[in-house]
This record gives sequence, structure tokens and C-alpha cells, in this order.
Amino acid sequence: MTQGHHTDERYDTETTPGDDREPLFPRLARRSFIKAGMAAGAAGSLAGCTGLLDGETGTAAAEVDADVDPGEHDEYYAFLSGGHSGDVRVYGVPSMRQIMRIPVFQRESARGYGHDDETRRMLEEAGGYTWGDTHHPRVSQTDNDYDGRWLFINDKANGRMARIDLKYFETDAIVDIPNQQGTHGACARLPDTDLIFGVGEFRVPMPNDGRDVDDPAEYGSVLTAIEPESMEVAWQVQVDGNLDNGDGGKNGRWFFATDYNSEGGVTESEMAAPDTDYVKAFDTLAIEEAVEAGEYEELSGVPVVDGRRDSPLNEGDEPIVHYVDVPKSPHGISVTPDGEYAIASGKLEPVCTIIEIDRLDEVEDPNDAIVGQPTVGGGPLHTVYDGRGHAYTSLFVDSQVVKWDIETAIDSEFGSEDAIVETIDVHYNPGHLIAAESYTAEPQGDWLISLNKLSQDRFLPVGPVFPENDQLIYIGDDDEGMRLVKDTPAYPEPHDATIVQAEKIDPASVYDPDDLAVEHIGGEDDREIVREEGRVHVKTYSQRNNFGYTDVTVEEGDEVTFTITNIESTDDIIHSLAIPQYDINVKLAPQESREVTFTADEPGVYWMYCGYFCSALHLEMRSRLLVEPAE
Ligand code: RUQ
Ligand code: CUA
Repeated sequence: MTQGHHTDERYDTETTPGDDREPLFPRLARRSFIKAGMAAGAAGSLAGCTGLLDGETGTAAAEVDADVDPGEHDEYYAFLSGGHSGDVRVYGVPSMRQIMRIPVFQRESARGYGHDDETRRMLEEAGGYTWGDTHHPRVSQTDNDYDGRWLFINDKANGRMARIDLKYFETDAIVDIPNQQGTHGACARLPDTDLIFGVGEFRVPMPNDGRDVDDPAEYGSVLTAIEPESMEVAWQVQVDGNLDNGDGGKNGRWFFATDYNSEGGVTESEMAAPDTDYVKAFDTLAIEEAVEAGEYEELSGVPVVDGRRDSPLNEGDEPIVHYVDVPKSPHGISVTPDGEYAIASGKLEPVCTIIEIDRLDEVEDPNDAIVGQPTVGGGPLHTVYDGRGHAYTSLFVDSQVVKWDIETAIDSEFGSEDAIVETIDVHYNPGHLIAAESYTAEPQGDWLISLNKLSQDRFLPVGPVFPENDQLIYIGDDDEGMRLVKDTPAYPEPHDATIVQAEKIDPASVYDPDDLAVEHIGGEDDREIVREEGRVHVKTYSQRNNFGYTDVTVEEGDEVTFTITNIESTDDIIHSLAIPQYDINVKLAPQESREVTFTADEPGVYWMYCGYFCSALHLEMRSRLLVEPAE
């Protein structure tokens, strides 16, 4: 079903509103052609759709029940990356209420992240950067289904990968990946998440130590495999061209990544020049054999296997990397729930390319593994699944989500539009989209979120920085068609998301002291102040409404450590220890212990206080830090 909005010139995104520059995708001046074709393709489903359009606005009739009443819980968690905010956001679906944010690559005071010694050290050891750019949140799986243990997320900016512990919804490890810039795709080897992959987008000298600075032909791009328990880099594979997005096959062997810069260009026109780039199919088992056999070069302490086209490891009929030609600057790639196909979205060409995974072993020319190439519409970026044989592709240029049938696409001629079932307009310019459990073997097929880059006119104006728009779409009824249910403004800028059934996540509501490395202070009897030359160690607790000690006296220049436990065990009674002037605010959830160290270099009186509103006497929950001037 198509809706009414696109008659309005302002939202023809080939030219940005109010801007008469060249179109974003000059090679795609085919929009009207494509849309005419789509209307024909969608006609069948439109027939069943009459009466669903709500007059002018084109919003769906309100038959889809997406209400979650006050006090009720959502059916799903959605984890959305926060982009260059550096965090991960947690929504409930279908309410689209934002429930929590998890800081990952940035210091954040409400959760005390980067304020206590442990998380501050973790951020420092991971490069000491103050921000990151999160794109692809992937929840760990066992047997191709979410196990609720971890969430992995990349940092495109600084080439890192982080792990979030879903027992506490907290970042617990970050690895700073060597030999890689622009770690973009983040995904796992499935079925059991025994490796995490970081996909290197920006080509750089190998290693990037000042050599080959202006010799782009010598730059390289690597795929990085990370061991999820230790978060250490297991191996890397260097490839020709670059790597963009990725996805794991379902059977423990394959990993797929797109490449939009096969030519190794450094300017936009160089990168967009050729008509095809690659999908690279990595045979991870063959790569591991090469590592075992010592067939690698060690760079920056990491085994790097040569997966370039002319590598000896790519000779013969069992290459470690298969290079499949795909039009044109492909972007997203995702493996179908049954594990049979890897589908790449063309970005600069209005097609998706379907690769039959098993054929990679059978064919001499990897291009013969391509079994379908449907035309889907302008600017296809990412594709997800409903588990009923349909694919849903975001169309950046057309501002639509297109639903198409995978088997029909395989049975039709290359370039045919026969597979298109219907389209729905989104507002506006979708990047990723995600369907419930689309990355598992069993998608739920009911909800889809379109993560739209531009919100334009959809919300009250808030100045020149606009929110993005995450739209909830119901896809559970093939007869009635896709229906737009909700707009949700989002702070810049979510990229990808993962939707997980609520029952598969089992977070703790109170800390288990055994999970924390810091000493647990049980109460009054455990508290003490230990003084050594130039050092003061305060071991204390917090509870409604005090910090154990009413005053702590130290001397100017002392190194002061607080080890502090929230000794409450009641859910939701959180305290914090704010130490003004020393730039510290450590949150303490029930039974949580944290340690924080600083040098008391400013004499004076500092009221330490609790930042969480914990009781009627919360304002009184404060103690004095007395820093006496040095002699
Ligand atoms: S990206 S809008 Cu970082 Cu996944 Cu495609
Ligand atoms: Cu404790 Cu407010």
C-alpha cells in the first residue's frame, strides 16, 4: 500500500528541501520509473487495502493494537544504537517508550559511568576517547535464538567493540581494535555467538604508523574476529577494497560483508565509480585453519591473514574469501532466517542481490552463486525478514519500506519488479529498519521499526537540529498490508536496532556482590577510614539517608579513595555519591559497590550529596568532605 505523502515536492529527497544542489544519488534518476512499476506490483495488495487509509494523512486505521496501558509491560525490548551520542537506547515495543539508556563510549553522570575507578580505567584503556559512534547492536544468540546474555556494539569512530552485560544493562568490556579504522558492521558467528566480527570500513596503512601516508594503494581494510568471553582479538583478514556492513551465516561457517569501495578510492567520485563492488563471503573455518597453520603475518600483536584476491590462500577451489560482484556500492547485507541466502542491498542501484550460500561451494565463479536480483526501489539500504518468506528493504531515496517475496524474486528475471508485494511511505529517508527477531532463525513477523534519518515536519520544531524519526509499522497481516502505527522522535542518531522478545531477557534488579570486583561494605561494622602517608581510604556505605560518616576529614594533597556500597536491598532505591569540585557522581544501585579515587588538591568544605531522589529526606542525605590546608 502506498500512501499520500509523496505527491508533495518538498519530500522528494533526490533534492533536499530548500536546497538546489545536485540530487543525492545522481545515477538514480529513475525514481518515477521505479514508482510506476511499484504501483503496478502493489496493485493486487492495494485492492485488499481500500478503506484503511485515514483520509488526508494516510495514517493507518487504528485497528492495530499497539497500546500498552499504564502499568503494563511491552512484549519486546528494542535495543537501538545512539550513533555519535555513543550509547545504546532501550525501548519497549510496541509502546516505543524509551525505558533506559546504556552509556558505552562516553562518560555519563546519571549512571556514574566513567566516574568510578573501574569504568574510568576501562574507558582509558580503550583509548581514552570521550565519544564513540555506535551503529550495530547485536544480542548474543545460542542455537540461532537470543540468549539474553550480552549485547555487542561497535564504535565506528575509534575502531572499538564493546560488550554490554544484559544482567545489569551495563557496558562491561571494550576492545580497542588494532589495524582497523571505522569499525562499522558488528555481528556474530552464529548459531552460538562464538566470535564477534568488527568490519573495517576505512582503508588505512597497515600498520598505521606513519608509513604509506599518501599511498592509498597500500592501504588495507580488515575483518576482525573477537573472542566474546575475553574480548580479545582472535585474528584479522585483510581484503582488497573496503568493508561496510556484515552478517553471519547461521551454520557456524560463513560471514558476509559488503564493500562499496572495491577500487580503493579516497574521494567520493573514485569510490562511486565502478558499476559493481563486492559482497565478500568469508569462510571463517578456512581462515581459522590458516591461522592454526601459521599462515599469517603478525601486525600490532594480532595474526593477520591475507584474504586479498591474489593471496595464495584464495587460490584453488577453497578460497578463504569469495569475492562476489554486486551492483553498486552495496550497503546492508543480511542472511535469511533459514540461513539459505545472503541478501545485499544495492544503495546506488535499485536492486537487491540474492546469494545462495550453499552454491558458493559448488560454483567455480562466485558470481554464479547469485540466484536473484529484484528491482526494489530507490536507494535500498537494509533488508530484514518476517519469517513468512518476505523481505523488507529500506529505500533511502524513495522514503519507503518495500516488502517483497524472496522466492518470487528468485524465480523472476534479474531486474524484474515482480517480487514487490507492497510499499509503505515512511517519514523520511530510512537508514536501517528492523523486524522483531529478524536476525534469528525465527522472526516474529509482527512489528517493524523504520529508523528514519530525517523527521522534517513530523514534530514540534526544536531549532535547526531535528530529531530523527523511528516509525513503528505493523507487518503481521499480509492481507491488510503494512500499517504505520507510531512516530517516535529520537535523539541523534540511532542506526541499527535489535528487537528481542521480553521473556528472553532476564535482568537483575539488585546487584549480586559476587559479580563486582570491589569490596562489599556490609554496614556500620564494616566502615572504616584507613590513613597512610598521603593516602586516605574511606570504606563506607549509603542508605536512606546517610553515607555512614557525617564528615570525612583529609589533608590537602591526599589521595582519597571511597569504597562505598549501597546497602539497601529494596528494588529501585538508588543513591549516588556526588563529590562536587572533584567532578564525580557515582551511582549506587541496591547492593552495588563502587570505588572512586581522587586527589584532594583544593582545600575547603565540600558537601558530598546524593543525586538520586531516594526518600523524603533525600535532600538531607549529605556529608561534609573537609579538606584541610597543607601545613
Ligand atoms: S549503517 S543506514 Cu552503520 Cu548499518 Cu546502514
Ligand atoms: Cu540517597 Cu537521595
